[in-house]
Amino acid sequence: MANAADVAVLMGSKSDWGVMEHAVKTLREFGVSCDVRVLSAHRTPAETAEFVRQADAAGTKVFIAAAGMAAHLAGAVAAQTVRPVLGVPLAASDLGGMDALLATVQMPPGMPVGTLAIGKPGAVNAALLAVSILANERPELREKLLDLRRKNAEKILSTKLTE
Ligand code: RP5
Repeated sequence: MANAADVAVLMGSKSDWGVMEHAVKTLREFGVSCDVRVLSAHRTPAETAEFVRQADAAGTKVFIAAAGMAAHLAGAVAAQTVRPVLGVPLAASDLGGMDALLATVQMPPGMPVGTLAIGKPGAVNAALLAVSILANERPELREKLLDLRRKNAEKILSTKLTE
């Protein structure tokens, strides 16, 4: 794989895209290259492992993996790489994402997955955390992160409530 994307964004189903597009949008706002794939821990286990091994070898630096229900995708990705893996649990059943949260976060010792919040907040934060990881070696990303923090603070501080 030539010119590997810095971040790979995997999701278990096309039905996850409505949430995960926010992660991809965030990465693109920072100018971070990403490779977006639908791959499933259960439905396409061999292809998932193969993709991660190839992306790792090609130089992809961070993996984001999102899934709902028995969400084993992030763990399955972590099993194939020692690069950082960020898991985003999604609400795809009557359990509202608690199923996916537990499946993603409860990794056995030695197999870390950095697990974010359920749904859109987790998708956005996974992208921001991926940017933070890349920013260790890219000062321009650090500046953009600091700028976003400043803008968020300004929004809070300029809030006027009408009582
Ligand atoms: C998970 O099952 C997917 O990540 C998705 O959140 C959920 C439902 O998948 P579909 O039946 O919509 O394909 O594997």
